[in-house]
Order: sequence, then C-alpha cells, then structure tokens
Amino acid sequence: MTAESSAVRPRLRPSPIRRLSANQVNLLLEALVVAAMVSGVTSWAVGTGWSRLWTLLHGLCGLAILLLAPVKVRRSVRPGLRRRQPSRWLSLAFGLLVLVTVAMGLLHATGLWFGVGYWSALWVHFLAAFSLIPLFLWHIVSRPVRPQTTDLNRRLVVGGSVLGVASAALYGSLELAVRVADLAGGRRRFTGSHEIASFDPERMPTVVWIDDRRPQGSLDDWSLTVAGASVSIEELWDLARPLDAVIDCTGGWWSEQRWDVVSLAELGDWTGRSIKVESVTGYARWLPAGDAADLYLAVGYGGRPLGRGHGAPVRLVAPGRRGPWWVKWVTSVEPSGRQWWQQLPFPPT
Ligand SMILES: Nc1nc2c(c(=O)[nH]1)N[C@H]1C(S)=C(S)[C@@H](COP(=O)(O)O)O[C@H]1N2
Ligand SMILES: [Mo]
Repeated sequence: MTAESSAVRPRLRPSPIRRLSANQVNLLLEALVVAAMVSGVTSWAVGTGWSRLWTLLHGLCGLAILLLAPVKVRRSVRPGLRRRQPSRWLSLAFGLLVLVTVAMGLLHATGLWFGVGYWSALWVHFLAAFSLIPLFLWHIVSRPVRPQTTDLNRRLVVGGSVLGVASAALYGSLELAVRVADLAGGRRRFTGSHEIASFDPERMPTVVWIDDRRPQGSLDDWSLTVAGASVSIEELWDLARPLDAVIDCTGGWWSEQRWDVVSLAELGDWTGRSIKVESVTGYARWLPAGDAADLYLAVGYGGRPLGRGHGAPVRLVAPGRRGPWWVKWVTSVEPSGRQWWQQLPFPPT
C-alpha cells in the first residue's frame, strides 16, 4: 500500500463532545447530576400530567451523563488513576455508582428488567442515587472544578448543544426501539410507572412506605372519626359509590381499580387550611381543604371489602396524587390549621 492511498481515507475529526476540555466535561457532569436529582425527585412528587415534563427531563439528564462518561474516563479518570491519589478508589466508587444509577433507570424505563421482589430496578436506582449524595458532595469538595471564564467558549456552546441533541436523539431511538420490541416500557405512564393488575385488586402489590407496618388484630372495633364525628364502616358502605382511579406508587407501578368511595366533602365541611388524614400506624398526610370534593374514603374495590394490605377497613383514595398520599388504615380525618405544604414532601417514616 502506498502512502497515497492511506491519505485518501478521511481523517475523522473528533466530535464536538470529545473536544470539550476536562474542566468543561466536569462542569457539565456536575450540572447534569444536580438536574437529574431535582427532576427525579420532582417527577416522583408530582402525580398529574405535569409530571411528564420532569420525567422526560430526568431521562435526558441520565442519557447525557451516559454520553459524557467515555469522555470523562479519557480526560480525568485514567489520568487520575495514574496519579495514584489515595482517594482514587472513592472517586471510582462514585463513578460506578453513577453508572449503576443510570443503568437501573434505563432498565426500569425500558421495562427490560424490573428487579427481584423488594429489589426493584427503580428502588435500586433510588438507593444508588441517594447514596450518591454524600459522595457527590465529597467529590465537589475534594476535586473542586473551578469554573473559569475561559471555559465559557465556543467549544462549550457547541459541545453542550451537540450533547443535548444527541441525548434527545438517543431518547427518541430508545422510545422507538422499546415500542418496536413491544417492551413494557412502551406502555409506561407519564410518571414513568408501569401498569399492573388493573381491576384485579388481589394481584395488586401491597406497599408500605419505608418502615410502616401493616397493623395486626381484629377490624371489628375499628374507630374512625371524621370532622369530630364517629363514623362506622357500615355507614360508609351505605354511602359508597364506585369510582375508577389510578394509584401510582413511587416504586414505579400503577394500577387502576374501581374503588367503593365516599367523598370527604360529603362527610364534613372543611373550612380549615388542610385536612389531616391519619393512619392507625401513625402515618399521616395533610391535604388541601379545598380538594375535599376530590378526596375519598374507600372501604372496598369491585364491591368487595379492601384487603388488609390495601388498607382495610378504610383508606384514602386521592386521584392525581402519587401513592404516599393514599393513606391506609385510616382512623381519623380532621381539619387542621396547618397548611398542606407545611410537611415534608414525602413522609419521614
Ligand atoms: N398507613 C400507611 N398508608 C400508606 C402507606 C404506608 O406505608 N402506611 N404507603 C403508601 C404508599 S407509598 C403507597 S404506594 C400506597 C400503596 O397502596 P397499596 O398497598 O394498596 O398498593 O399506600 C400508601 N399508604
Ligand atoms: Mo408507594
């Protein structure tokens, strides 16, 4: 072969993403990790269609991190390992945890793998992301990326834009592939959750939040007070009518059931700021008093009494809100002077 023929082969210019400086890659990655955390928690908290935007943004952040990973390895990880800093293993663990987080998010979103039992892909995604926080803070402190005015150059604009477009293209291709392959991911809800056991409550999962416990013992002497008055389960059954509503657990599944419900507006005048709905276990949520007409006490589904795991004898049905609001084993529903937003976005226990 002559030198001439090899010269004909076009020399590929490195892509705009690969032309980013190490500092620029680090800045982008840090911004993406923060954006991923904010959008992830927000898409978790929002149960209405508005959630779609956050779920999408969250997915794009994850894919952009994935696309930047090879550049990051070439620019900082390999040189860093060669420098043999004592903390390099911690940095490596941080990077691996980021990759595990993204991988689990992808497995959940596509529906390729849901995990095993308690260790659902989305739960591992969340646990990995949560344990990232201290490592992320440590990484920022021990390996500070000092933004310099020289970082704000054309390369950053071009590289960042190409990264955004590439992430969107990858997102689109994944959506298409998932549909063509008829994976469960093609049917996920705007929250990112997958459908399970609709109108088949016996097959619906039972979930407790962090460390709550399903109460034991007899239901015969259940006491329920609503706006100061004692209400019996029989009275609720007399008033109940069917309502189709979707429960969407932050664990990544949703299920539609025909609940037998009575609206809170029918059971009292809610003039306070909020309504405190409390479980016999102590688990409680405050809901806006103005929403009383669209909040319900359910005693059954499909005309049958609720199962114990699903909140028997009475639970809250809160359409348009994520699972943690659907308080189970309700013993008291009372007006409260507290604003509904004066509580943690997710129950502490
Ligand atoms: N008292 C009480 N209510 C609760 C919970 C809990 O732990 N304790 N978990 C909530 C969460 S996170 C979800 S997703 C739903 C699950 O309802 P299910 O078990 O009927 O599927 O109940 C909600 N209500
Ligand atoms: Mo949940």
